[in-house]
Amino acid sequence: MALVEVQVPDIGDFDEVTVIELMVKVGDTVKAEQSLITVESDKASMEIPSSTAGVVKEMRVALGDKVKQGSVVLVVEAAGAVAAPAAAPATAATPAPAAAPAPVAAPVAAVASGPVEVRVPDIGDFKDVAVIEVMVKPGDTIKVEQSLITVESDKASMEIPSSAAGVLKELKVKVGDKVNIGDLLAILEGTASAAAPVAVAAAPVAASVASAPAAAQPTVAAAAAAVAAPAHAPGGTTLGLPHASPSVRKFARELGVPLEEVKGNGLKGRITQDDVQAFTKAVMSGAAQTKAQAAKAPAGGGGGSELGLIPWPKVDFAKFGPIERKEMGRIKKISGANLLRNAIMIPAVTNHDDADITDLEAFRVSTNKENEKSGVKVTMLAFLIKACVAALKKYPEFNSSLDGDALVYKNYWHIGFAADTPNGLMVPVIRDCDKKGVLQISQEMGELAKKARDGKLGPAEMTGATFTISSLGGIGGKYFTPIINAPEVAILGVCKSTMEPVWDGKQFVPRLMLPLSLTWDHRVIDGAAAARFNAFLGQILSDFRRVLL
Ligand code: CAO
Repeated sequence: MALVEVQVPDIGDFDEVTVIELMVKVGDTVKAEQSLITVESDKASMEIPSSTAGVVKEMRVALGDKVKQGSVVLVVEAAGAVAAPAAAPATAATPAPAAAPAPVAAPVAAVASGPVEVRVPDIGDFKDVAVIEVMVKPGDTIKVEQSLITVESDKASMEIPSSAAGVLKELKVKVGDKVNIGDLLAILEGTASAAAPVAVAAAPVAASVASAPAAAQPTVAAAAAAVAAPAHAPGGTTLGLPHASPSVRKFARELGVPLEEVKGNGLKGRITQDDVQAFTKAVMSGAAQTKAQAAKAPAGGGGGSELGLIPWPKVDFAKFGPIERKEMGRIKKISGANLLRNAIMIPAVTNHDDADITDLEAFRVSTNKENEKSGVKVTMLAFLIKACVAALKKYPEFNSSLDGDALVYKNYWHIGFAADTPNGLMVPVIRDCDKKGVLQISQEMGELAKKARDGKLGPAEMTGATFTISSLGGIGGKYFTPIINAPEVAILGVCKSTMEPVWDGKQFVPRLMLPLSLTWDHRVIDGAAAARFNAFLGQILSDFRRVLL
């Protein structure tokens, strides 16, 4: 089977056009005339069809590349009969020379003054194409080649330029009208002579005729469809591109506007230049945010509009009493932004449970008595860290992170702990807790907590955690719902232990119960796994010897 280079055929007046969409990839089987790529000039978008059927072996163009007639788009291993263009038998992929009549209508000299009629030029075989956008209004000064309207068939959109310069006196079409070649579009008060251009997008129509396969010569309309097919599907939906004319897409690109985020108010939801301008204004004034901005918005930065929420209430508090305004500190701003993202983006669920730590607390107190002279105080949190490592090892998904559609399981156990500091919440990380004893963990925790309070924690001491514990045990409370510290997938909240009557099967006995609140990412963890994790944690805490098992 022969390898065939498929080239860009004669695309009429287009000099260099940009590849804006790749519609096939290596390995795909393509049919003759199947669209391969979409190219775009500043006036039109069109699809470049394959001159042959076969399997794509190599892509020779990438998004953003500039191509012109003769540029090799891809290499196809031709399947059987190659639909070679009639005029180019030597190389199947070589488009025939422009045998078809050039689309360019004979230049028409515009009059120097007086009314000038602007009509729909030769737009190939397009019949009854709908006007979807009117880009000018009476009173506008029009230049030669300035786009007046955009028309759209079910296969292509194209802008119709003016054949003359002058002041627009009368528009003869409106959005929704159907137009054909020769229809009167506008009347200008001519001011200068000019050569009449043609509808630029019409050029590929003729070009497609030139490159049409001899074996199955399509009708002009079919060829037009194959070549000048649009990036848009009818009905306001798109084929990977927003529903907008080429010039609007270009305009949006120049401004850096993500067109897929712009709401189209044109016909069939089409995005117009006004829509892009309105979007830009809204972003610049702070009334709206792009998705990229929202993703890195500081705490409270978003007005809520990016989520489709009603705006944040703006209240003049001074109306109700004396106030004092203080800027939030840097740490609060940073942690706030993180918390907001994590609260919004993670489908989090919290399970509450109690662990019987009566014996463990007794052990902790006696250990501290024995170690009084060492200066290291063993805290309940250190035991909790050790217990959590055992639970994380038993349930490894709690020690994982989401990476796209994959889970990354970490074979290290670095535990973060929330520390309350004068500057705000910080999360120092104790590394390799699986390899450290409770005494060492207690000591490192004391040092890291002090550094956090003194504002001396380095970035390395706050990164790399695989799981976090937030303990309010020294303060109080019963349960709470901690927010997961992404990209971790779970966090354990701990509150103050209290003596409670617990039924031992025969009687109520006083036991020291520790309230646990485990928040987990439901994308990664199921409720049953979370309940098992908590139950296992409870077992370890009630009999710490299980850590050794
Ligand atoms: N139940 C009962 N008492 C507890 C307890 C618990 N779960 N946890 C700690 N305590 C006791 C300690 O034993 C200690 O008592 P003594 O002084 O009599 O020994 C006292 O409470 C104070 O403990 P601590 O807070 O100094 O030590 P810790 O190891 O429990 O916590 C640290 C260290 C850094 C986590 C803590 O100081 C801290 O900052 N906690 C706040 C964390 C936070 O803000 N979390 C919320 C984040 S928002 O999600």
